[in-house]
Amino acid sequence: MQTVKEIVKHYWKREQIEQPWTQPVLSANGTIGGDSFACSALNTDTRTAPYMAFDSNKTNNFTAGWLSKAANNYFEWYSPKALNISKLDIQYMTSNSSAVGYLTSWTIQASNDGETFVDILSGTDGNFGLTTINIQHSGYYKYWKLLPLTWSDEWYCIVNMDITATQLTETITPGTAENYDFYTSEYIYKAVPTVIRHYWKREQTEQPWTQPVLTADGTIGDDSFAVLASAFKSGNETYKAFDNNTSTMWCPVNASNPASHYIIIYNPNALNVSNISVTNRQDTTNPTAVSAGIIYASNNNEEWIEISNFIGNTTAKATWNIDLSLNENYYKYYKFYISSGQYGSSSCGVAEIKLTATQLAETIIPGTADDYDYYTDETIYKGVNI
Ligand SMILES: [Ca+2]
Ligand SMILES: [Ca+2]
Repeated sequence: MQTVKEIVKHYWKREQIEQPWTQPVLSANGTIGGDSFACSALNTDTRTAPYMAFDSNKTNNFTAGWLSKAANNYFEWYSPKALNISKLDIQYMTSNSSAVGYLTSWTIQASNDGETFVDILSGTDGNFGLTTINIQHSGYYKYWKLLPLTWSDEWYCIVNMDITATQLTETITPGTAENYDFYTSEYIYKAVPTVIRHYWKREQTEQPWTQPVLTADGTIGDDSFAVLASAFKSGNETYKAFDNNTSTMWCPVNASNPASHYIIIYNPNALNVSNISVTNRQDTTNPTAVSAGIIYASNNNEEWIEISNFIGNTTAKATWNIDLSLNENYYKYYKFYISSGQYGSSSCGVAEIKLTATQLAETIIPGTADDYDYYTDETIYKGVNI
């Protein structure tokens, strides 16, 4: 097997596409700067944890603020994929109990390195129950902080926070040699076309043959059984002696001597005819029949050899045989030649002519490079890709 080793380069482009972001449900704070959504806070009440604002459970909460009303108290969350936040839905307690309240002023900040934060929005929105903060085009950031500035009681308490955002996701798309961010290389082993030659032999084999039933004379020398007469009377065409119907017949002439008229019988596969059965015309008013004749054979419709000289049976309606069992050869053309016939007020007629024969038919069998009649070529591709 022949193969050719080739290197193929595949070019790729990185593309950041904006996709909806689904807020994960947290059961722990996680790690800020890690590979999944996480949160943290400074000065948290020890009985609560920051993740309780993201746990989708409204019976617990994140509480902070007591004894820590000073600055640098914050609530932070982080997404490994940068977020463009358009809305925060902050669920505070529904009413004041145990000195917990809501933020009355705040600043939202964002960062992409977790160290340098920029102000996104400041506001004073806040009330018991749901407070919605809308943000106009924040830009994409991984780190976010809610900085509490003032709150309505000793504590502020966030039961839940829902973040509405889109994320930037990198997708890899095919690039071109002129336009790509990176490429990968692949070795392939390409198959080489191989031509396989098949050798064939033509073989002539002897096979049974059944005389076809004709509905027209056909064309002698063509590719199907056919007949051609020296002459025929209108209505008594040649093929009517080969239509497997004794009530129809071939008549060469109208009420005159049929001598020297003939029918050429042709088969595309050469025939070894062993018998010819002849049936005289079947009407009995003026029965006239072939009384003597000659059977010729040929393979080219030009050179004919005589293979039988026969005497007919002129008995009315008789079916009689011309024995050709001594004929050992195969011929494509046979000639039924009338040397003499009965004639008088009606024409000499032949109702049916039936040949008993075997045929030489061509079959194709495999040959070898040393012994063949022709060959065919086949192209195959052999090889493996890795
Ligand atoms: Ca909660
Ligand atoms: Ca007939």
